[in-house]
Amino acid sequence: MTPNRDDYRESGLTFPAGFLFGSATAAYQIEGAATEDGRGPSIWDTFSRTPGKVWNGDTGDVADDHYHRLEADLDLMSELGLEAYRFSIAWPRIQPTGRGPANPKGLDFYSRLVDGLLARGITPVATLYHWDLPQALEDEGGWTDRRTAYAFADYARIVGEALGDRVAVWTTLNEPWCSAYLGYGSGAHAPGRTDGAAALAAVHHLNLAHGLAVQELRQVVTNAPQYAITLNFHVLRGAGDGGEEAVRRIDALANRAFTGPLLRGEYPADLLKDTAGVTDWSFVHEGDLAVIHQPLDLLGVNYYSTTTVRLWDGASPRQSNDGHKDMGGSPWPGADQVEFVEQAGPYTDMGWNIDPGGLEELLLHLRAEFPGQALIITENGAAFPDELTVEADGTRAVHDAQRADYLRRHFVAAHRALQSGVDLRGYFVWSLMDNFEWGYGYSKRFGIVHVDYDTLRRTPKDSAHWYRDLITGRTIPALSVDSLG
Ligand code: IFM
Repeated sequence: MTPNRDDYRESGLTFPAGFLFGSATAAYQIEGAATEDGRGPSIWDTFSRTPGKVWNGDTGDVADDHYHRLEADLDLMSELGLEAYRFSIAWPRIQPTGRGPANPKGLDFYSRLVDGLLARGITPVATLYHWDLPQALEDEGGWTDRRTAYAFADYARIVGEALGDRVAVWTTLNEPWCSAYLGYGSGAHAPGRTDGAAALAAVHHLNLAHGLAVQELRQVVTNAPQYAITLNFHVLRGAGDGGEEAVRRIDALANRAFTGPLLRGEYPADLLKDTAGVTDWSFVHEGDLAVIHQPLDLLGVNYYSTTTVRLWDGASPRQSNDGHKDMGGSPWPGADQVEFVEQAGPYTDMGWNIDPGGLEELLLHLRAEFPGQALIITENGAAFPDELTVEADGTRAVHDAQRADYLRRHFVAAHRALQSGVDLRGYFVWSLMDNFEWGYGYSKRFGIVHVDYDTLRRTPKDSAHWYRDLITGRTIPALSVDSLG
C-alpha cells in the first residue's frame, strides 16, 4: 500500500545498519553541582538567580544531580539500549573564568563519562558549548566581543587534548541562534541582553568560535573523529500576500546567517542589506570567513516544529509569538515588519505545533542546498505534562503516549528522508531525562526518563521502552494508540 504522504503514523520501517540511535542532554540542564570541584559561575547561574528571568526562580544548582549520579545514569543509558549519547561539556568546569589553565577535576568528570560510555559500547558525542558561557567572559563583553571566540578556541584545545583520543563526534556549538538572538536580542536567555546589534555581533563571533575550535581540535586529537555543529533550523511557511518576503527575511536571520558562512564561506547579501540599519557588520574581519568555512563531517539538525510568518500590515497589533518566551526584546533584528502567525495544532506543552512533515521537508531542503553534506538529527523530542503513576505492586510508570506518538511520527519522517536519498546518519532524542528547560525551569518535561525532582529518582517512561524496542529491532514499533489524533 502506498503510504499517505500527510500521515506519519506508520510502523514497521527499518533503519539501515550504521544509523546511530542516541539521546541527548546538556551540562547545565542536568549536572547540578554548580559550585563543586572548582566549577566557576556561568551566565546561566547569574541569569537564573536574577528575579523574574526563570519560571519559579528555578536554577541548575541541583538539576538532575547527574554529576553525582554518573555511574547510575550510564547504566540507565545502557539499559535503554542507547547506541550513542550526546552530552555537553561545561566550559566553567574546565576553565572557571573562561581563561587560564584547565581545572583537572572538571576534565576528570568528562573523562570518566567518556570512559563509562565506551565501556558500555555507547558512542560519545561531545558538544563543546551548550550555552553556559563563563560569567567572567560575559563581564568582558561575552559573545559580542571577538576575544571570546579566541578564548573558546583555547578551551577547545584543552578539551581536545584531554578527550581527543576517545570522543567520536565533536559538535562545537549547540544552536548558536539561541545563544546570539535569545541571549543578546530578546533577553529570554542568558545573559538577557536586548540589543539587536549585539545579537548580530554574537552571531559572527559564535561562527568564528566554531571555525577556530575545529582548527584547534584537528591539531590535537589523536583518533579520527567527525566534526560537526548543531543548528536549530527554522522551517518556515509564509502566509498572506507578503508571505514569501517574510520567509526570506526570517530565513536569512535564522538559518542562512549560519549556513552561509559555515557551508558557503560568506554571509548572505540580503542579510547584510536587511540589517544595515542595525549594524554595519564591521566586526567581520578579513580572513574570518575562511576560518569559519571548515569542512564539516556532519551537520547537526535540531527540529521541533515549524514557524509561520507574514508581513505585518502595520494597522492591527503585531503578533510576535515565535515560540520563545517574550522578555521584552526582539530576537529578529531588522525584521520588525514580520509577524509570527499562530499555527495549526496539535501542540506540545511548549505550545509548539507538531508537524513531522516539517522535519522531512527540512532534511530534503538541506540535501538540495548542500549536496554531499552528511546530516545527523542532534535533537528532536517533545515536552508533555507527564504524570508518574505508582501501581499497587509499587511499579512506577509514566504513560506518555503522546511523546511516543510524537517520536514515532518524526522517526517516520526521518525514514522517508532516508528513502529519498538524504545522507542522514543518526537521530538523538531530546532528552534522555527531564531537566532544566532554561527560562521555563523545571516546568517542562522533555525526558524519555522521568525525574522526580524531590527524590531525583529516575523512571523510564513508556516512550523510553518504545525507543528501546526501536533500537533493538532497528524497526519503528507499532503504537496501540494514536494519541495525537
Ligand atoms: O532544552 C532545549 C535544548 O537545550 C536545546 N534545544 C531545544 C531544547 C528544548 O527546548
